Amino acid sequence: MYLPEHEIADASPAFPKPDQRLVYGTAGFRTKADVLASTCFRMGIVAALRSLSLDGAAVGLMVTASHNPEPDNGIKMVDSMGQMLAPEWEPLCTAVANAETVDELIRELRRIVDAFRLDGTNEPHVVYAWDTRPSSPALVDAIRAGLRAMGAKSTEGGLLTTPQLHYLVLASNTLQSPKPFGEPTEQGYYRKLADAYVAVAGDRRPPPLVVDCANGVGTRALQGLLHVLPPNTLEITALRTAVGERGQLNAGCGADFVKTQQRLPNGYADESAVQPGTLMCSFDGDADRIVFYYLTGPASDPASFHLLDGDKIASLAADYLADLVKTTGLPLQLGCVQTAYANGASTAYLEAKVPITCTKTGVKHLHHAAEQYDVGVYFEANGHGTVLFSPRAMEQLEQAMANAEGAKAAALRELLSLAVMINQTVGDALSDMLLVLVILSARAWDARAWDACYTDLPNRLAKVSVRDRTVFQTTDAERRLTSPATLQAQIDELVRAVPSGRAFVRPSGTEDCVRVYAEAAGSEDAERLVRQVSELVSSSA
Ligand code: G16
Repeated sequence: MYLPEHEIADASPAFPKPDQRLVYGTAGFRTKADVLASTCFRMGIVAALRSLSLDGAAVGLMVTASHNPEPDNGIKMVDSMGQMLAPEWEPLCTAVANAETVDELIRELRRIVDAFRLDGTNEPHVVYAWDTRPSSPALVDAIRAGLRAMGAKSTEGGLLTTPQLHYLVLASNTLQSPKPFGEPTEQGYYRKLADAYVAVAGDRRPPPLVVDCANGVGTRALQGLLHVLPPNTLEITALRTAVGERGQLNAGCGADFVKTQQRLPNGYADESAVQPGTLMCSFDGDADRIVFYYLTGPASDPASFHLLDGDKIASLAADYLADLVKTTGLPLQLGCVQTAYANGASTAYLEAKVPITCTKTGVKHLHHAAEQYDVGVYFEANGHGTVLFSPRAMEQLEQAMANAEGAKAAALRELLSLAVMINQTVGDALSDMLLVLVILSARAWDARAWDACYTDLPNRLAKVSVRDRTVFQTTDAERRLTSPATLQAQIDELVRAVPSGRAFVRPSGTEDCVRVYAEAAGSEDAERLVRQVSELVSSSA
């Protein structure tokens, strides 16, 4: 069995374990950056072991805290096919991260080596990248130390968006396959997206777009893409592009701010590109989420702000793809995956058209559920999502293309190009942006026409700080609490009093808080409901 114990023991003391329990949560480990060095060192080791368990296939490590505030950071692992880490490895990561002493650490690592019968036959390979947080370089050094101790081959991705790292991992592992995913470089990613976009969009002119880059790594990714696209293909104004200016990342801007506050990024009223009717969007800190919005009046009037969130993107994409699938005449099942945060109006709208699955929060859960469909559209309301085409669907589309003509051939061609343009490994703000632009231009819709599909029920999201959020346990795809004991019954009572009311409570897996969601037929009711439920949460913990 293979474990370079001496090298690990020698390197460990430089990365002392903090006095804090860490858990591999919704999107890996996430907490204040200054306590993460030991976790990053140890995840370097575990990633190498994960690679060995996959016969030396490349796996990924991403240093990011995505939508969280700048002082936070995080680390998550990407599996060899570009997907989230296999769930059975999450508790192993947690155990390794929490080992108190070097001896305990070696014991936990040995457990993994024995369980998976890892030997030194293959060389482990880990691809790693990081976002623009000032804390990222030091954490990357810790990863490098872990990889060195393991004697692993490493590929440095550098400053990348999270979806770019997912792309790199899959591309690295399919180089020799009959269908390589793409060239395993950042430029390869841009070229793949740009070529597919040009193939799908043809002469269609997408609407102009104002992009809020959240002052993060999405800025350079957007520039990289625009650089590769033929000149004037897209009419984009990039805002909030202050990469590297301390305290700016996700501050008063970005997808999470816009979605949770339901308003424009701070200072947008002073931007000349921000005009009524103009389509706008926001990325988050690592550009794996996107939400859209537009104004129907002056930027200074809060009532003129209209959000087109992940639910609206899902509806737009599901409708459009369902039409294309219908034109092909192929018996492919298209379904949609949502979470409890999906607006009730979006669920009613989609349910009338396609099958729906509801899962727990976290891309990993939605992704898995979407794989059950031939074409699986999944989006969280916060703008995290993508579309998956099953191998069966791809085979049928390709076979049908061989002798198709007219509208059928056009639909098949478009679906095949969309399957390339859409980053199927994970939600990707850039790829989702292109998808929305392609569909809007095909439909000849502006933001208002897209928004008219259905009217969102007024809704509110709140964060409540509690002493111990693990006390809050849920069931039924996080729609109901099982603990603390009587809290759900109290919430039910509040909800019953509100027309079209719905509310739920769940512990965050990325921040130290409990999240409360409420919706109702009227915005005052939604406001009151979220406040009342938040008060219940505060007083129960
Ligand atoms: C991560 C996950 C998302 C999840 C979000 C919030 O997003 O990837 O699936 O919706 O956290 O999760 P929670 O409510 O558990 O804190 P991101 O963009 O921060 O990576």
